Amino acid sequence: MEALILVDIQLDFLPNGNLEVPNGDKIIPIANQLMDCFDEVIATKDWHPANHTSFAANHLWRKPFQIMNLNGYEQTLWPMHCVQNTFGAEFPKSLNQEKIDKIIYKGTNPDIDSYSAFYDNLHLKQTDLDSYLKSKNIENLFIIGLALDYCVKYTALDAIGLDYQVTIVEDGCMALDNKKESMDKLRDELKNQGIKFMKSKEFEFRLA
Ligand code: VGL
Ligand code: ZN
Repeated sequence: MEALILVDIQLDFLPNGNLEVPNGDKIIPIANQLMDCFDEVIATKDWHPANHTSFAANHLWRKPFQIMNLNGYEQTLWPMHCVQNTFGAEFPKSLNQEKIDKIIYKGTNPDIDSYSAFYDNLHLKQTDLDSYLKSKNIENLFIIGLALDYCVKYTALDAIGLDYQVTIVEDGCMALDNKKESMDKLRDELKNQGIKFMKSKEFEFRLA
């Protein structure tokens, strides 16, 4: 069985959001189109408490996008984003939410960030995603969302580690760092780990 995974398509990652991904809104029509091609659609939400350690505002004198050593690992500090139950954490109205079967919340522990939808960044704890997918006999994942170079990337890599077949639908993702060299390097890195890439056009022939 296969599933479509929508990663963090939330207002804070869209234009005018607190952690805006360039052209993030361009993926919404693609998300709506692809949802019609899958029986199982899972969406993730970045869902931080206001005191989350990844927020620059929670560390004296620190600014967003600086890197800080936290508990022995390098944490990029972010502007406050996707705070639980706030506007920025909502899905955009233009996203067709009727097709979403399950929402996975991540980044809820104030002490550790979580880019992947499967584990926190130190792989200490799992979300419900793997057990949910196993309960539905899903082995084949198609991933789109924001941002390609953070939450999509780490979700895809953890999925490979958990033995799923993984395809990223490239035009269904946008990156924070969207320079051509960075994108080429990231695509190569992910392909070398066994992740496949497709374009949304290749789904035109199929409907669930
Ligand atoms: C993300 C940075 C911080 C993402 C989430 O969804 O890619 N990036 N939190
Ligand atoms: Zn976050």
